[in-house]
Amino acid sequence: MTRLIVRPPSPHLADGELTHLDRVPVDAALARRQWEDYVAVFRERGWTVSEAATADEHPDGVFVEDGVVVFDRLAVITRPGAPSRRGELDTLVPVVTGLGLDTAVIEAPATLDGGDVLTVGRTVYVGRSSRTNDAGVATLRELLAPRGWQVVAVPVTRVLHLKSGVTALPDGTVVGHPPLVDDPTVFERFLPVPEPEGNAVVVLDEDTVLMSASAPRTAGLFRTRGLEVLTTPVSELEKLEGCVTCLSVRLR
Ligand code: CIR
Repeated sequence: MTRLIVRPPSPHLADGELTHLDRVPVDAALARRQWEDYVAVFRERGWTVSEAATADEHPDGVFVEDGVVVFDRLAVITRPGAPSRRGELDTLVPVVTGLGLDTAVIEAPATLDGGDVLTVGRTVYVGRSSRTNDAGVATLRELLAPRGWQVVAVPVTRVLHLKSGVTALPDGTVVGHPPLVDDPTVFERFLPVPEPEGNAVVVLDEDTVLMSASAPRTAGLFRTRGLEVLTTPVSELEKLEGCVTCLSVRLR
């Protein structure tokens, strides 16, 4: 099973939360086209797409990854650190329950954003960021340890989420742009990449990754490692501190 959960961008995307970047004009129509192109990459490779209902009153609603994290058959419904984003779950949770997954819920005072969760093998790195608190990490550990996952907390101060700084290649090598990574030594294998947008990869299969068109030198680096690298433009979503990972929840 390869399934993608997504939601179209709100016309009010430009009003979304910003933490580390300055607000700049956003072309909402271009954002919509970039989102469509992004989803098309998955469709063309045979992924089934589940779309959450539009929630135009939530400017950040397109970043569905923050609302739910899936481990095997368990979907953890998060409690986003930004109060403005909690209402997004009303239209996201029904998609998850409709797929027949088991669910668990992060409850107050815990907070957790899906963008802070990076899974490598059976290790789950969780960013301790401005969005995810200690109680969020602890709840995730309580849920996952009995299921055979090891949860490792990672400091995140230089970017919004853990995965705004690092992601992982299919072989488990963690990749990141060093100025954006608090402590690369926590990862077993770390590969520095030359561009800030190069840190975000979505694994499509064992040989293929998808990444932003904004990082051509990093794409070249990954190709020299034998990977097939697909790129797609996500400039308008990057202006809101988004990237290729946060636009979808992937179920495999
Ligand atoms: C926010 O600040 O919550 C949104 N503007 C961006 C969320 C990006 N999500 C992610 O990287 N997982």
